[in-house]
Amino acid sequence: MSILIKNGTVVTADHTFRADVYCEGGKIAAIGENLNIPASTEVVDASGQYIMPGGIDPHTHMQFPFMGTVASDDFYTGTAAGLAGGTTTIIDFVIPKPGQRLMEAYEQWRDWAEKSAADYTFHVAITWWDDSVREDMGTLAREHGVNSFKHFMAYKNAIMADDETLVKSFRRCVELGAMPTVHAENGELVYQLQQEMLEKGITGPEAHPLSRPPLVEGEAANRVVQVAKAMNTPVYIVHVSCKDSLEAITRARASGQRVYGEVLAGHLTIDESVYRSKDFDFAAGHVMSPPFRSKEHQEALWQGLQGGNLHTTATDHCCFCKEQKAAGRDDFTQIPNGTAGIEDRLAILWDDGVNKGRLTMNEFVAVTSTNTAKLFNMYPQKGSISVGADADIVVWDPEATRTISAETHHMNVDFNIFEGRTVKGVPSHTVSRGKIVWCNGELRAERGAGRYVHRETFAPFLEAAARQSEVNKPEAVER
Ligand code: DUC
Ligand code: ZN
Ligand code: ZN
Ligand code: ZN
Repeated sequence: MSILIKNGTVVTADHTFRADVYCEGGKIAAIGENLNIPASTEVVDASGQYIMPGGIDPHTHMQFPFMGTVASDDFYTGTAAGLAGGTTTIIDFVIPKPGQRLMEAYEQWRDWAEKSAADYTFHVAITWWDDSVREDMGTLAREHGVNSFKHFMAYKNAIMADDETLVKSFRRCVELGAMPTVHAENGELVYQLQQEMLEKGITGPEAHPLSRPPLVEGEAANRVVQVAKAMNTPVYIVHVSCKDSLEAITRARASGQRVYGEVLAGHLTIDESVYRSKDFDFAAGHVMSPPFRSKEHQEALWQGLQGGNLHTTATDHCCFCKEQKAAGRDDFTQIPNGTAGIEDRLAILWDDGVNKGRLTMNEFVAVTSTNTAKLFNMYPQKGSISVGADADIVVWDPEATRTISAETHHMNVDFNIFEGRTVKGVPSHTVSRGKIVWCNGELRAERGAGRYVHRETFAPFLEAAARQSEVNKPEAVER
């Protein structure tokens, strides 16, 4: 099957130009004007619209078994909803239980993900440490296309990585040329503050942000930046939600460290007042970690994106229905943490970013797609409109509007954190590996059509780190 996207304007991370895009065999086969194409080609008229690389969400948790339940969007429903919103690739997380072999967890997640409608790949979490973890990291990086490992500095007594694990895993990442990523929150502080809230009788969702104030995130971000410096490794911090962690990144980058930051569509646009609602379902529906912050933090996050200290946008898509959230009715620490968003990220970033003059269209493409492809070594197969790239494309209608609602969204969850927002700018078509999977409101997602994306490790980082350790070797120190 071949398709021609005609009469539109191509927008990539670095330029904007008038061209038609021809896709064949799942790849972009030609870009230009007056292309000579087979008569049987299906034509998409993109007049007045933008042709951009499909979104890449670097942070999702489909069907994640977490906090005594399982996230309600599975790999099929979640990726299908992503296609409806213009996202064509996800990076999800393999999260082994402490003591579980990494390879076993990896095989389990690969199995679950076979039903994906869009392409997918995995960060693998390091939740504990021993020699088998070290060995499995090598197998994953060398044989299975895993070039990033995740570390939770929070969730004490569950999946939290202590400093020993961080240091040893970061060291291993350097050997392998893999990118360490972290959820930066001081897990001990969170735990103690949660206990204090409960002791004071503050048991509702309003206690959630009080137990995870910005300094909890700032402490962990500053710590991990220093650990990364000591280990000579780049590091990627997921869901930066506040000034405190943004400042840690900004400082480290100014001193020449390769530190990268991700920000969620929710943290850019929703503030902490949601937790003070008297409606439990509403307040609990927003419980995720880190929590939503005050408005001054949101402004700082936009500035971080504009100034280049934050690089990617994500959702941390991890949805739980009202009934699941109700497990924490009498104790906020039992509310499953997570919110949905995969379907809405692009529209929110366009409406609050491009329409409000905070992002150029090219910056929009960079932060919703291209930067993630580059950081996790999928570029230019993903994140680009170029000949030979995967035909993962979103045709964006900047004039069309949509009112976001759980009543009409495609995500398998009965709540939407952006409920009632009308956004201007929506995908008219989404193309995934050369197939039209979303066409003017009609979802044609296909169960199992998504493929696993193999990501090679990073030789350049590896070499740079090796050169650095050469300089810092004890023998090189004059006595
Ligand atoms: N935060 C969430 O809100 N959900 C999943 C995991 C996480 O870190
Ligand atoms: Zn997290
Ligand atoms: Zn997450
Ligand atoms: Zn169509």
